[in-house]
Amino acid sequence: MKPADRNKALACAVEAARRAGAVMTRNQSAKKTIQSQTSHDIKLELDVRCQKLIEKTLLATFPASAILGEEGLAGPPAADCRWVVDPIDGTVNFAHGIPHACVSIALQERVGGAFRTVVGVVYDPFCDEMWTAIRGQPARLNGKVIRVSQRRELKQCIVSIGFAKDDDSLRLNLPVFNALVRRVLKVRMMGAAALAMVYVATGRFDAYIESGIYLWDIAAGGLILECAGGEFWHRPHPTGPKFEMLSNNGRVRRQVQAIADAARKEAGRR
Ligand code: LIP
Repeated sequence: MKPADRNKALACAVEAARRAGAVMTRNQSAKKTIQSQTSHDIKLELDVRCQKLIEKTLLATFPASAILGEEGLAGPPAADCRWVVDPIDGTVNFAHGIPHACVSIALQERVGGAFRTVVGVVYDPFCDEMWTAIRGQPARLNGKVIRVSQRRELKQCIVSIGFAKDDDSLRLNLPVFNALVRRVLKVRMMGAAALAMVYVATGRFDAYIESGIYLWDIAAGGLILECAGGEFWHRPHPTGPKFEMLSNNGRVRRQVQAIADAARKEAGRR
């Protein structure tokens, strides 16, 4: 895709995020229709409605592209470009009226047999904060260039952790939480992966660790983090189309990973 097209793609993704964000703020304190609920997750009718609105906006300008979204697929599977969409990241927060949720939209290009993220947008409509990035350019928050923190000492670091949706992730991550909370300044668990990643990109957090997370939760945040000088460390999860991830400022991963690995080993859970 030519650079000009990437700028057009960014503008289109920003427009789509703003439209979905407006639906979220309009419904922030409204009673929400729950479509399904499991022990650690909720699916809202608004998740689907927001994804449809985002799809309509993106495909109007890029009709030949495909959509890979948390609420389903759209467009030609063989397309050279696909949008990776989480219409409402932090759905459980949003369902309870907690204003910590966002829209996450990434554009990926097919490179050989794989896909590579080239445009990323994460929008928090409650704080009106719009994170954007185009591969090879600096990441921005509301237009201003952002950088990760310089912190190296864990005792000065805030590390965010997520427990995902299933008991397997809980089993894997509880020992990590237990060990980290004693070794870092603070541990935060905020419930929205994409926001945690752009908080690392902005220097608010120094690292974010989660196992059992999906591509739509992390694709846009991953590019924004890399364009802010951070490290988007991730690998396929042992079970299913998910990832293990340790987003960080590029200075603390080995320390955090060593603590996580030791905690899981000690708990005999790896
Ligand atoms: C959520 C992630 C969060 C994770 C939750 C869930 P959703 O995504 O943002 O980090 O802990 O289990 O996956 O479902 O709100 O888009």
